[in-house]
Amino acid sequence: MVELPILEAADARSLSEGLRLYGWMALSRELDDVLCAANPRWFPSAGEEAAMIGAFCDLRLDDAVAPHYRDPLVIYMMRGAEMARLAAQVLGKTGGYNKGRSVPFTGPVDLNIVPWVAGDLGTSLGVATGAALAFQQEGSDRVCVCSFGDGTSNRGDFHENLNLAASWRLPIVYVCQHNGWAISQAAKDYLPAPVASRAAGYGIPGFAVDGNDLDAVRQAVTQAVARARQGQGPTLIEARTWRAQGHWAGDTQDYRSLDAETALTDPLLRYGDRLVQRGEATAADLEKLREAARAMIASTLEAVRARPDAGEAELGLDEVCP
Ligand SMILES: Cc1ncc(C[n+]2csc(CCOP(=O)(O)OP(=O)(O)O)c2C)c(N)n1
Repeated sequence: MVELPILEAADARSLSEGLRLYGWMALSRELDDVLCAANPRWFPSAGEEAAMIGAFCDLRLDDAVAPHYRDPLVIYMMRGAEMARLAAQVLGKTGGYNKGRSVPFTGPVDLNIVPWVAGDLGTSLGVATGAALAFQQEGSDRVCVCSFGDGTSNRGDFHENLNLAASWRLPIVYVCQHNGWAISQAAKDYLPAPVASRAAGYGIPGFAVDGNDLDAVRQAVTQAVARARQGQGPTLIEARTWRAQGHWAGDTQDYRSLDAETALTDPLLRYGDRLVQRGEATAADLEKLREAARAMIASTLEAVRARPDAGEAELGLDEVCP
């Protein structure tokens, strides 16, 4: 993980590890809010930050990451990707990593980010499993962590990839970001058993963890990564979280009543309270980080909005084989 980019603005070079992680979660929440306001087709990730950040924050930069499509931008930034280039993809401006040729939630491959080759759910599991196969074949101890939604866990890709990874003991950790919904369908209508219990069918370890608890997610993933590095094969982790907002920003959510539970499961509130209780931070420290995140996002997006719209000139069709 690279350094938290809002450190300077937050005037907090000596931040504890906990505060840095809170900073990444805050950056994710604030960026998500702004992108949702800017683009009704953006997929909100509010409420899922502990599952997202916790799954990827302890990896080495030479490991590979294949995060779920639901706002993975901050995970890419944790590997050194630039916010401006990622935001350009979402806002349809020039200067994005993908040159407008792919879905806006893809990231730069040279940072060991598994690319989204299409919007089809499940396909990223295949590419991620392929990365793990490459690591095994090169004889390294690199691992791949791949996250996906609970709806995606019903795709054939899930079963095919877990079966193959288990058979070949590939160095990969599968993290199901179980947020309770697949668009307008509630998980109780399509998941008859816990996702983690499916691991038994492939003879690999499977755990369900509180996906709103950053420490719980980190601990489970760290153990699974250590196992994978030692050549002991894949693990399936089900991080139980909650989709606090609509499927996309413009979703009117007529299919559900918005519940009061959302505030109770908020991982930022929870982790912030924990830091305060541990004496690691004050409420003012937390707010300072959020303010620094808001300031960085505002200035970055102002510059991105001033860019020309992405268009033919940038498409780079000359890079495509005839
Ligand atoms: C193969 C495929 N089927 C259907 C869709 C349409 N689709 C986009 S998002 C989505 C819901 C996915 O649910 P889940 O995997 O639980 O992730 P979440 O959106 O809840 O984060 C669906 C069905 C798709 N993109 N690809």
